[in-house]
Amino acid sequence: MLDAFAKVVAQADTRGEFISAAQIDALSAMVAESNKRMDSVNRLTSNAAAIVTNAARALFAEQPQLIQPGGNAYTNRRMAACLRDMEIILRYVTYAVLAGDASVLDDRCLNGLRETYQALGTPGASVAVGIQKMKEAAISIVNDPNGITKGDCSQIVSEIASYFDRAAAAVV
Ligand code: PEB
Repeated sequence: MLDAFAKVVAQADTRGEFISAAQIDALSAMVAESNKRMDSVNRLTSNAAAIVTNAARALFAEQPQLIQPGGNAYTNRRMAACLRDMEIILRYVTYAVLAGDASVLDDRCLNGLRETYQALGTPGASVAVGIQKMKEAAISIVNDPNGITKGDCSQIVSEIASYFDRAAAAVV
């Protein structure tokens, strides 16, 4: 599990090189913009329950077969497992946003997840749709201009989007 700093160190050490000026510039830009990162994590974390429930509701509205008899979210037990899975994935996305690096998401959440879903008979493509819906909600929450100093958040938003995309791609 690496953050953006540890990643740069690991990469430089693999090559036996000092940290380059370009790497320092990139990290220093990241530090300069870190309030946006912290605010994003805070907003995603405090809205996690709404992000998960609304995404699940939208997924089941689009794919009602999931909650009909024989569907993979039919029965309270499976519905609970589904909501829990979406919450776990969102939680690891917030860790990746905080760390500025996807390795925590990859190593502790996505590694082997596709195979798990295949073994369970859970449709990975449907999980991916649920993740995309969480992404849309997360982006609109992070971009909400209310109650926050206004600024350009396009970079952190595209980074956040990339973690959701990575999670979605890992389950299909
Ligand atoms: C991954 N999910 C399930 C299981 C595991 C995971 C290991 C099996 C054990 C259990 O049931 O608890 N666990 C989860 C995860 C991590 C982890 C992400 C990462 C660290 O440790 N069903 C649907 C939807 C989808 C869904 C498409 C979007 O119809 C999910 C939600 N996951 C789902 C369901 C089950 C499950 C288990 C329904 C139960 C399947 C079953 O028992 O038949």
